[in-house]
Amino acid sequence: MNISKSEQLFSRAQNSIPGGVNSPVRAFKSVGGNPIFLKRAKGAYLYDVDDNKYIDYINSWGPMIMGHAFEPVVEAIQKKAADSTSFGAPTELEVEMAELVKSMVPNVDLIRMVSSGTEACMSAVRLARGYTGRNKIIKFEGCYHGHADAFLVKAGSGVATFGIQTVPGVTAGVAADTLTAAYNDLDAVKSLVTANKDQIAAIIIEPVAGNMGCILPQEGYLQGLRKICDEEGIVFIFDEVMTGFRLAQGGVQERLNVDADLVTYGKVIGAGMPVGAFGGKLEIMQQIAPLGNVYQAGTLSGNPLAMIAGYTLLQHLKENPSIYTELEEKTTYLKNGLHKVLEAAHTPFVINQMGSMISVHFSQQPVVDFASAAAADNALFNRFFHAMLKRGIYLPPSAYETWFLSNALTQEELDATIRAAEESLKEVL
Ligand code: KE4
Repeated sequence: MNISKSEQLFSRAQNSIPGGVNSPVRAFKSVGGNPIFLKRAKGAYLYDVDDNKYIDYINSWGPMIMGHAFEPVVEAIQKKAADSTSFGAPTELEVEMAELVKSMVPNVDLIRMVSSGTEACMSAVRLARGYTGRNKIIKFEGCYHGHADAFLVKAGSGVATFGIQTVPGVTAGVAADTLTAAYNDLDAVKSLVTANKDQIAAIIIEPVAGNMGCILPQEGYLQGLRKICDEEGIVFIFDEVMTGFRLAQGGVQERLNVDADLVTYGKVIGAGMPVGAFGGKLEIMQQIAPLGNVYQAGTLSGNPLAMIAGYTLLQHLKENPSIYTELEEKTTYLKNGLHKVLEAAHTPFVINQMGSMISVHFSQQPVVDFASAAAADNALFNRFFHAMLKRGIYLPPSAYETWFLSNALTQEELDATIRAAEESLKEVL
């Protein structure tokens, strides 16, 4: 596979962009080698600057649930752009977008648009602190809620990929207010709550985790956290930046029937355009300025191009609920195919999957938290990643990420992926 233009671009990029990338996880640092520079994408396929073609299982880290360049979204953006790209003033489209989200997620009374998942999560935590008058939060090892200071404590995604224990620039004061527990360990949370009585403003969690691979909540876990929050007056925040509108129209709240007090969104809600959002219970959300004094703002919040993209995609998902069934069937088909070739390869493995989120771990034990994800043979994953890449299968470049399927995938691509996995395993084992 000729990747010379990517290599030239990566070398050139180093002269003007830190590490040659605008987001660390794109740099292939954990899997080794140089990142592939992409030129365009359509449906299930990516095309790099050397005209190599790949089947995409990153889908921009989740947003491209209908595949790339989904015509209704493209046309909507093109049309809207002619009316100006930003006003910095309220528009009807923002009202329609908020009403659409509320119609898909019943326990959201009010919702505020922002421009990224990080903004959504940091605003939700500030709101919980303002609402409760408390300072501390609990997050979970391996979960990633964006790069706001409070979250860069035992975080997942790129922070885990690079093995960064303490992030320079995050002050001891900020870190001291972020308590952590292992995912799926309810007793650890009970101990933290007891030791920090009446000091914890929020518990923030990825209700299905996607930043240490795909990690599922064990039976009763989320319900147990809900109970603790109810008993202790703690705000329960679901970070659904990855899972929102992907695992169900109503996300994990609908799929697993557990209500959060606040929920954050990103990725799918913007259809690939810069959109994040946070919303939830009226009594909490009404503390947000200008209603209340918890200040939060953004020049491009509710940006018309971003709104029309997200609105068009969400409307399509709402009007075509069979998409979720199709995505589930395709992901199950892929899982079963991978299971077969991994078994035949006689290597220890675990496949975690929910809906159209899936991850493969070369692990002897179940992968239920960050420690077990980190204990897997991730060096083998890195070799597998490259073997798949050169066979035209583009996986997330880290064992600490989730694969995302798009509904543009057909059996042809899924079978090609399974075949590539079989060949790749023969190469790397
Ligand atoms: P952004 O600020 O990157 O839009 O969203 C932050 C965020 C918040 N919550 C969850 C559950 C997330 O997964 C993310 C971002 N996810 C990473 C991929 N693991 C984005 C990719 C990147 O950092 O470039």
